Amino acid sequence: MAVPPVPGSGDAAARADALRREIERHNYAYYVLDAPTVPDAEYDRLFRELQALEAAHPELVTADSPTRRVGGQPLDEFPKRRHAIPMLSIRTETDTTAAGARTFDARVRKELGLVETDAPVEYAAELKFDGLAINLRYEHGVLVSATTRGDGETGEEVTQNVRTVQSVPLRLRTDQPPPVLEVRGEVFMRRDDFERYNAKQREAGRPTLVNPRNGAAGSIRQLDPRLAAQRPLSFFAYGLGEVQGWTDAPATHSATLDVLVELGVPVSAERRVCRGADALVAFHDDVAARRDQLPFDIDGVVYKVNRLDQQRALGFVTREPRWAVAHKFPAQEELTVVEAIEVQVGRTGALTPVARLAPVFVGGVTVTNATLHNQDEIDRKDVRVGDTVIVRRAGDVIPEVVAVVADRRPHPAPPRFAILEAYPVCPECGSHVVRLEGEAAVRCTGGLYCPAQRKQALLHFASRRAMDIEGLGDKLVDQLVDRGLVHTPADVYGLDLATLAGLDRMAEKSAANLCAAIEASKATTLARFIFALGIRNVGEATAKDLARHFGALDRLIAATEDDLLAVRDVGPIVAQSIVQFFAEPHNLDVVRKLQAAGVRWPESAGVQQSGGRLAGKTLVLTGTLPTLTRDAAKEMIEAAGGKVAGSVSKKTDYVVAGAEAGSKLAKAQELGVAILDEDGLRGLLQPAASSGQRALDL
Ligand code: 5U1
Repeated sequence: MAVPPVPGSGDAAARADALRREIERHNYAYYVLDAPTVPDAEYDRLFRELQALEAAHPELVTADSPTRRVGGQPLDEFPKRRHAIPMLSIRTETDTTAAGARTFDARVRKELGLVETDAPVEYAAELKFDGLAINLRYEHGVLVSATTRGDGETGEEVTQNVRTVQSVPLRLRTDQPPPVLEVRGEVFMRRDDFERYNAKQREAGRPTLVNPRNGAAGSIRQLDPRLAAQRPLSFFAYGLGEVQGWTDAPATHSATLDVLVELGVPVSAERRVCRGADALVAFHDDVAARRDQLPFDIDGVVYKVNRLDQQRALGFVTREPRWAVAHKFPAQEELTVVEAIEVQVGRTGALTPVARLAPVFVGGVTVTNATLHNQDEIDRKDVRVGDTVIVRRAGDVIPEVVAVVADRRPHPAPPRFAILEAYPVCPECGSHVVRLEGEAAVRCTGGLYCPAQRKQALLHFASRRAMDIEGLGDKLVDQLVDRGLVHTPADVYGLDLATLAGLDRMAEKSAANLCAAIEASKATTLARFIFALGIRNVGEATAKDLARHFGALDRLIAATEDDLLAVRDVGPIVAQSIVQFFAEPHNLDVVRKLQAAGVRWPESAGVQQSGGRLAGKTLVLTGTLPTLTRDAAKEMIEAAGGKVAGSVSKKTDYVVAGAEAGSKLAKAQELGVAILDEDGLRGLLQPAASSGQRALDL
């Protein structure tokens, strides 16, 4: 949307003020209430209007203008700043079970001198964010400094960087701000922001962040605020530092946080007032169960005595308050050593590299393996045998190696790991492995022969659009493979009634039906057979093109990549896949055994590119044909070089209409497109037929 013209300076001051207020109102709704009031585009328009105004009237710029978040020069170092009130740390309860919460409650009760008959203690329960603690100092409502915790007494002043955190208000939302109000909380990076940032970095070939925590800490400690501004950070408040002149300050911690929200400071909504230990345990368990669905990382929860008079009574031990505790969750990241790198062959033939790890307790379980995804990921992270690595296990997600700890690499450095060098043949079946151009995965070419791919290959082989063996579903395939009855699809044709009837959940009648389906599947088409082989990158349409082009299986087997490139829609990747498939002796062996078992199809001389009675013609099928299913009709048309489209247009050559044809037939009549019935279609396909097409008598 266009930015409105810049007004003269009298109007400009009023307009700039109005814009700032409106933008702050939207920021408040977005960052504090989590309830956006305007679409992003409208927000951007307001923002650009304010930028234009301030550019035309620099005298109108205020320090707390939302346009002034990024500014200032890179620093040589951060100035040190002493905290007016020390930033304490928090005692950590490492017993991650319910006992952790109960121990804390028992200690608080004892120190408050409460006896069993006294009422439960009231607590404020919150999240323990995995970020960087910050003290925000507001003087008369304006943000004047932001300081890290440092050693608790003195921190580093990182104001320029913290100003770039959009959710940190530059001015408090009140007409009567206290002279001094320090807000304490955590700067962190949301997981989606982390992923987005890393994806952009990867695209640009720049280094990525190891995890959101490092991302947050690294950004805040970045000396150039323009670089810090590029890293998307967030902020949640959880307490106060120095306060001066706040006359009607609340009497509890939870009410204090409520007031912060009113002042425009973001506070996580994931907080609860809990009475007694049971309520703390319930909060801990509830958050733990939802931990992975939260948009940011946490490493536990925090319990605080809610009444401020009780907090004062409890006081501190060294640098930790007695009235608060962090109740940890099991760590999701730990360090361990890569003892070996091996591969697992998946159901699609992909060789997935797996790091074998020195056992480490992470995410609540002992982990000994972690996925390395593929060769590109190994290269990107440069993972080598002997490396110390950060392993992450979050929820039920497969553990993964997040990063290598570079300075712990052994000397001399171990060699880089290359899957193709370590595994020139498939560890499951001994077939060759390849990495096709443009693919991330290294794959086994064993296909039908490879045990790791067997079940997948069998299910595909039997599927409706391939050999169409009704009843051969995944439960049966599991049994047949697990019992060693079927190794390759060719073995399916050796199964007898007695064997099938002996399988679990297989009644005599179902076994007989399956036997009949297996027998019936032997009479097939070349296109279905090619598709059934499960050659990588050869889908149903390509299988049809190949069948039409070569007409005979042996011509396809003998085809070179150049021969294959002459087939419609076959490119270098498909051609390479086909050549590699038939170059593998195991695959040819299975093909020959299938033929020997009686699998057969009509062969022809093949129809080269321009051939086919329907080459270049587009047909549309509608209604129910008397004998042909829609699939069969489509197959016949495509075998003759024609294309089947889903809707009728001027470009349609024929509409083949059956019973209860609907709007497509009407459209064909309207456009004057030729209309055929089933016999007409058959006539069109048969060279010898004299009358050829027969128009429907309408
Ligand atoms: N939510 C929350 N996190 N956190 C961390 N509250 C909280 N309080 C802390 C810390 C270090 O310290 C105070 C108890 C002093």
